[in-house]
Amino acid sequence: MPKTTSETIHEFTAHVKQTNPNEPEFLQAVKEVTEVVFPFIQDKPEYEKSSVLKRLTVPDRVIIFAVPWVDDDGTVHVNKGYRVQFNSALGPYKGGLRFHSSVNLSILKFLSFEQIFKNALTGLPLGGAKGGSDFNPSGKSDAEVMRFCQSFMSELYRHIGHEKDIPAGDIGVGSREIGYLFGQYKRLQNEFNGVITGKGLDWGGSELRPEATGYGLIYFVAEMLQKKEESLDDKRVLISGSGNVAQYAIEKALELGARVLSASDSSGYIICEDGLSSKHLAALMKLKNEKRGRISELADEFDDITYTDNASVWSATIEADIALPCATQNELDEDQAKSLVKNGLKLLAEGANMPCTQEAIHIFRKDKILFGPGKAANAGGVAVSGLEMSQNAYNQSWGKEKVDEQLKKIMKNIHEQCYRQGKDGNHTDYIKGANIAAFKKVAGAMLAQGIV
Ligand code: NDP
Ligand code: 2IT
Repeated sequence: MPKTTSETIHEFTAHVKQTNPNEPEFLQAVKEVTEVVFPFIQDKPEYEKSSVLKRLTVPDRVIIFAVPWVDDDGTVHVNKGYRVQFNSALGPYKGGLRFHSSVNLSILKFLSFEQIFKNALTGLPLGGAKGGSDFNPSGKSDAEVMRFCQSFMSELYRHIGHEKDIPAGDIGVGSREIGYLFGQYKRLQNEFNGVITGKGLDWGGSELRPEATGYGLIYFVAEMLQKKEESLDDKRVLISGSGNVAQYAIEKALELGARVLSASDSSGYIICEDGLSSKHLAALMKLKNEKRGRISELADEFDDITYTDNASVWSATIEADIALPCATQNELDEDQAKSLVKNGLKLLAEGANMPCTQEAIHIFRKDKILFGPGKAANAGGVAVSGLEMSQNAYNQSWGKEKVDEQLKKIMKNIHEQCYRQGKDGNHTDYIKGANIAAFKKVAGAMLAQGIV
């Protein structure tokens, strides 16, 4: 008989903490999952017998490498490159690459751990991974970014493959970086295949991949509202960030009649009391995607936009029904959560990965704010990445309508899984719902595949 242990959640958490020192973000992500999953598996000895939860917290493989590169003045730099291949129970490793000065092992382990469950919810055959570098593309020339990407891929290419591990974008990795990374992979492998997603439309990319995370987030919010017999029409919405996710969340929210009051970057935030218009959004996209400028410049361009420097949008005291954090992890803290609730918040959905601190989530849960966790609400991006992989595998290119229809269907299905597992009387605990629904799939596959 295999020996079983009856660990308490405290012993389990202490073990994870002890074996992953100095990794606060990773521990935070594990805690969110274990708080829900631990009680769920108490009366299911099959999970305990094969230590599924413990095995799930150890990445299959972590690759760390040097990325030397030369700037335009001839100065030599070196950054750290990473790929965390966390879990492949459901399919090949899949997840984005982040280039930002804050990147470290803790952040990439939290992101890849989250990705396992997010990818499971999509229903597509995808494992979980994440990677990146502490290189910050902001302020660098195109030529410098290209040389960095080429150096990064000169090591990464040995570890990835279209049936092994398929990277994509994340913070600081957009269409420009994906292009340079793919070009170098193709040169080194002499193979043109779907090894990366987020590719350009003319060279293997999918329609709607740039829009997918932001659109998917709004589709998810619309589903949450529909269960309450409400819609986005005329809702006052606060959004943070002004990158890929924020831009297309704004676009879809406007299309569905919401009043989007804000956007931000790491320098400050803008408010438009009457709600941003499509004219404002077009200017924001041009500013961020072409000029690579600061969000403050929008206040110079439009009289009805105000800019606050060096502050978070979550500290603005403004009435809002819905909050959509779309910038980065832990951007929204306890005091800001209290102030949002005081100002009428009814719903929050995470466009970013883990943007709310645990203390902030505690406030939202206590006040029964509808809370869509990132692993469910922002899964639209990786879902369309999965659709891009299918198109690549079959040498097909689907039209916009077909991809949008699939994305809607996937987000509706994710919502349904979370709703079913998380419904508790009149309220739905989407955190519980998402984690249990995802865990069941991943753990089921791990049990079936044995101790590997
Ligand atoms: P982008 O690089 O396109 O945009 C990031 C935005 O967040 C920018 O406005 C940036 O401001 C702001 N930001 C980044 N770091 C900070 C910080 N430390 N403090 C304040 N603001 C910050 O990235 P994405 O839009 O792709 O990603 C945003 C979030 O969404 C991330 O959490 C990402 O993991 C998540 N996500 C992304 C998906 C995708 O498909 N791209 C899919 C699912 C989730 P600045 O320009 O000043 O740095
Ligand atoms: O966090 C995420 O889900 C992403 N950055 C997208 C990953 C992907 O493989 O498309």
